Amino acid sequence: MSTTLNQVAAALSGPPEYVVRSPGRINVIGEHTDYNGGLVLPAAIDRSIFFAARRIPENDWQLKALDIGQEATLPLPVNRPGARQWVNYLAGIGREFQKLGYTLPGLELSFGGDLPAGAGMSSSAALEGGIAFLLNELVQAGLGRVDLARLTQRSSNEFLGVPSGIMDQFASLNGSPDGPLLLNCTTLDYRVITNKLSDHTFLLVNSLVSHDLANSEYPVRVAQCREALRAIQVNYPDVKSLGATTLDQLMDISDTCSPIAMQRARFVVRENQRVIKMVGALREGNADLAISLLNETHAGLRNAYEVSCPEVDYLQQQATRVFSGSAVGARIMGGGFGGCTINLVRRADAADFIDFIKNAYHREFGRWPDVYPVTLAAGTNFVPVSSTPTGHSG
Ligand code: GAF
Repeated sequence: MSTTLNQVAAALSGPPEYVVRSPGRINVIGEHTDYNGGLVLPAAIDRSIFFAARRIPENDWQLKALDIGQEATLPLPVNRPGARQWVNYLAGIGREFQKLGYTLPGLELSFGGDLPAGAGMSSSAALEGGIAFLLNELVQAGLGRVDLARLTQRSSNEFLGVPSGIMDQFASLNGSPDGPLLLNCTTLDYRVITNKLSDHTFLLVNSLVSHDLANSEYPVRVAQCREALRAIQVNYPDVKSLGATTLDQLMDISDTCSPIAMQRARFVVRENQRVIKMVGALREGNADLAISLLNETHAGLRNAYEVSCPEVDYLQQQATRVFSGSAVGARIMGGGFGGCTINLVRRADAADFIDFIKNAYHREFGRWPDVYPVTLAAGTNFVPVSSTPTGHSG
């Protein structure tokens, strides 16, 4: 279900003091490289979660998750994770501000938007980034966007126990409408990359197979990469991450590292190289190169990293097989095990592509996949409260 900004504002029992827009993200390329200190190329998009908030005298957070029709009350101070995951995304961020020494204010908070959950478009990162952005203002912590991204990642890692990287929250908080961000996940240096593929557009196709990092094999992949890094560091103590590892260095550890960890690490090192090549393809407007890089990444994610699933593989195969007259690049996007494919399609073919892929998927799996055109957007920000009619009379 999707919820409008006005519905979010009107769900409070009084006029909102603050309204925040927190976007989802795409990732052009650079999958599973972030927690390996490598490169990623994500962008914030125009699908978002809106938050409306007002301070209240009670010492709790009165929460309304409008997209799922649920409410919860979270007593303050935040203590430990509770039973409901969506509450924990918010609570963990509150806990991080408490750890910095701030006292959290009582809040009435409603939120909802048009970002599908479990689709690999980072609805959970948008939740985390949005509440972090709001609390930063409410407690006057003065953190910049990069530090807010670090804080949200800590919450995911420590409060939720999900060993995720920083890409999703970083893109949501720092995104630009002008192009994807080339982010170095070791230094957190980033720059906006100009995309000159003007005859092409990105489309997301949602397999509707819900992906959920915490309950997937994502933590297993993280552990396998750590194992490979430990083996590399025996020979090369100065290498700090797989993102800084070469294929030659990897060859040296084939006797000391398990084959499966080697296989995962090889994917990561190659994927990191593809990010650099993709930056060149976007800057030069080289669609053929961009398309082949996307397809190579999918092959790697399916065969070497083993994070795809039959439904997504089907979407990828159909996208690339049938439209080979004017080639399409397609790959699974995000953590894996479901969610969306990201497709690079000639603008002139977009309508036919959407029609074809929807029908093909429906014939095969009996479900109509959602297709989302991609428009890049700025990162998290306040929406002027005056622009949100609240629906309240007083
Ligand atoms: C998920 C994680 F949250 C990111 O940190 C990243 O690892 C991604 O999977 C895979 O690239 O979205």
